[in-house]
Amino acid sequence: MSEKENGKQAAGYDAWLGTLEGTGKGTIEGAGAWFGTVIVNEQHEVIESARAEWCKAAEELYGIQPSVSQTAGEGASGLLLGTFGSSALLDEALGPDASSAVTGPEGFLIRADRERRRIAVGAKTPAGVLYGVFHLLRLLRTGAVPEELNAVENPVNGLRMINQWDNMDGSIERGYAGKSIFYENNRITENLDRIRDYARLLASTGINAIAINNVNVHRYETMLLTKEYLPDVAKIAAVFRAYAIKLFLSINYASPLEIGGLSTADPLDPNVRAWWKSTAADVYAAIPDFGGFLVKADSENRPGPFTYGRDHADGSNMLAEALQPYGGLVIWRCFVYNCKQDWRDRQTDRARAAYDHFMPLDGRFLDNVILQIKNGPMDFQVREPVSPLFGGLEATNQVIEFQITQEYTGQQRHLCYLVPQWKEVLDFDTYAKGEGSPVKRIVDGSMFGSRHSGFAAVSNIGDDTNWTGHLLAQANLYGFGRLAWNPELSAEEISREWIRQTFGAEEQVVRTVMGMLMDSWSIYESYTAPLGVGWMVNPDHHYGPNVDGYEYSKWGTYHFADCHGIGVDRTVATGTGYTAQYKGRNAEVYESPADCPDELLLFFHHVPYTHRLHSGKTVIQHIYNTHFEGVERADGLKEAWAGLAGSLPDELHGQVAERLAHQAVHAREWRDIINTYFYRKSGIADEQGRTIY
Ligand code: GCV
Repeated sequence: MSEKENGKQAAGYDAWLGTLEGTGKGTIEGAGAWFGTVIVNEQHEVIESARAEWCKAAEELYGIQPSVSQTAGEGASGLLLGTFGSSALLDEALGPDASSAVTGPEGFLIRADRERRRIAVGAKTPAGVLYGVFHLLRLLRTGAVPEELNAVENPVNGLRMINQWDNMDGSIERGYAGKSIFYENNRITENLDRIRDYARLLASTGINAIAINNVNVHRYETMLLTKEYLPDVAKIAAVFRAYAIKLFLSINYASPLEIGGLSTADPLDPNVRAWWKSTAADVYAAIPDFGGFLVKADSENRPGPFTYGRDHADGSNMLAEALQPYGGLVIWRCFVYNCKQDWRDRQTDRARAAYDHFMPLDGRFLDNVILQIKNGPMDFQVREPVSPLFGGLEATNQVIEFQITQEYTGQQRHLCYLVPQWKEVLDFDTYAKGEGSPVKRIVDGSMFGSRHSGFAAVSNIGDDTNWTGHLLAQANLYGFGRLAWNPELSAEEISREWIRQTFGAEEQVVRTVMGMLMDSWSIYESYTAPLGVGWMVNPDHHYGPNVDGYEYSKWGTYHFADCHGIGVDRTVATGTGYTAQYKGRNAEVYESPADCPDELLLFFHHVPYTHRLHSGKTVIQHIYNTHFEGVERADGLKEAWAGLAGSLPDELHGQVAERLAHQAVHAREWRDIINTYFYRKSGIADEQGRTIY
């Protein structure tokens, strides 16, 4: 390995697919017999990826270079890989129940035979075989012994998608880990190796789709659909194809005007419809398994059907018709709201917007349209309620959109493990069909029998050597994929998997890092915007405290703090009426300041600073307490990590230590600005007399 390669690995490049070098490399008794041979007799590029992953890992983890063979005698040992029916030996090793245990095209089965020292990985499709091999590696990396391997997995969600917000100039909207790995100087990069390694990371967690450009589609990105750029797009599609990941493009709704030479983009105009059909034909000629279009329309100044007096069903269905002959999908985002609101206007409520726009259209979308809905009604805040579109829409394909990139949760300079937040959202009971109607059953398609469903999320990677800037933010990328595969996994289980694959099995390391990850969301919340009210960040870049940063702006994101109280009245009784968008008990609980959960109180209600929370504290004292405690807890993260010096490779330890030191300082900035602001507004002193300025 070259020095450069060594340096890359030491810096975290291999992420959870690394060697565990210096962190307790795996040893397995009789590894040579178990892993010395790979028996695979199918020619398929995804199976070839699976084989290559296995061979790479066997060498890195156990120092074995497996020989590859197409056939083997009955008693052979080693790893058998393939789709059901591809070899009698594989079928026999998997047993008679194999194809009934694997229910879907992407599921797999892993069976070990202790006597023969043989492991079989089988699936219905090559993609399933790849997921099976990655799962096998995960099990081995996290301490499983070969003789006990026995696993069946079927992904819960159909679509498990990553959205890149990468621009062709190499920048990444809301990217905090360097520049794009896809583009530079308005061209697609020629460095496909880095993209291949990204595909490996994604596929190892079960991701099966990616949109490779920002949903804000500017001039050059609009041209990705043209014959000039499609050959390069096809090269990227080929890289992802080998890892069973389908490629999507974000498109500009005004493309017929901008690159089609037409005078309109009206979805009902016959020329516009014909243009999209012929464009779809070009795209599929270049990329026969192209996934489809991701669309941000009529949102934050992007063009859309509203310009022509049409609605979002007209707009998306027109694209869906163009893609339908090829099996393509239109993923249409619901992040639609008035971003030119007058702050004096107390009736318009941004939280209402997605529901108000899309509920009336329920049932009008074609079969290959999927609505992509952000987890909350606002915008990926550290705390907000679940979007009421989940449970509202009943006759529309839906995917949930999360944000792995930490735009509002510390921008990968602060530690914020987001899996616990996502779990809460997924477990939220919508009451769509009465009690017991959680979001996860809507987005997996089972509640309403949707044809397409699943998860999407905005990626957090860039060209930083360790991918995510903050090394521990890798856990969010990993965790998203794992949760999309199986939302029943707990946040602890996912963090344990990630830690053991990244840092090894030493108990103190696992316990400490898990504690840090699991506390981090609550810590970040405690010293930033309180009780669900959101924002309080600097405009534009959204980093750091600025309580009134958005208070008198057009973006619809206000806290309404005055000398008496704070919060947004979203009740039916006296406010914007937003609470009525929820079903059953949720509508009642959110409507009532007495019943509303503390953590969302200021999202739903404007209350005096002296209002008493369920916790027994007043709102103002809660603000002071959490902000003082938040700083102590941020210090605690730093100290916990310091205790791991010597137990982790120095380079990795140093990277994280630096970020945690910054976080501790920056948490003080948050604490002092927020506490001072509210002390000056309210005139109420801290009961404990701590320093407020
Ligand atoms: C891609 C937020 C972000 C924008 C982002 C937008 C979206 O408003 O700040 O950068 O644009 O969400 O999700 O479309």
